[in-house]
Amino acid sequence: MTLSTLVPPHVAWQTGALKNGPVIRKTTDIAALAGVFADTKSWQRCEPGQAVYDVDVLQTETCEGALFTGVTHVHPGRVGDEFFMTRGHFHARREQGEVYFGLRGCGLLLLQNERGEARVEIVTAGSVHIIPGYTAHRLINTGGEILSALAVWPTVAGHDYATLSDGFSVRIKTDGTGWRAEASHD
Ligand code: PAN
Ligand code: ZN
Repeated sequence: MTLSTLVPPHVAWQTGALKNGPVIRKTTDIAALAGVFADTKSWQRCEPGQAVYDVDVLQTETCEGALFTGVTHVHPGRVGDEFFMTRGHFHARREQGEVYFGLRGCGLLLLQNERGEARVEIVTAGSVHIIPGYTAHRLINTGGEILSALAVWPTVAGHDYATLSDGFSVRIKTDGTGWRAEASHD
């Protein structure tokens, strides 16, 4: 009998570094996040090429039932009082969920349903976040170190950024030492 033995992809739990697999990296910089942060004047003063977050995704075949695995690294930083964060999205196929696992750093996962009701979960190394369908999600780095989280989601889920182009109903800002939530007035 011949049994093939494959070396699977590998994630370094301390850093989120992916290896042994074809990985595609997408970096989102400040310039790409026009309209995402509340304080436009502070956003204009930022270095346009400043990376806000990197997403590494294992290349995977895409079909019904297949799953993507990716790691998001949100850099520490702020635009005005507001912490660096991902753009955030609903899945294009709304019923599709996702799981995030905190790897390093500290931050928040902002979740919002289709009625605009928001909640947050605290992200730390080892935290597990089950994102149900019909729930928009955004990762926010409230700490001084890089925030990394592993995610697994259906390849058919797709990303809908347009629905929340006016922003989430809540913004997360510094209170000097930690964070505070503020209702958006977009
Ligand atoms: C993640 C996100 C990643 C970047 O892989 O796509 O954190 O966030 P934005 O897509 O909102 O820019 C995920 O949730 N995939 O479904
Ligand atoms: Zn998602």
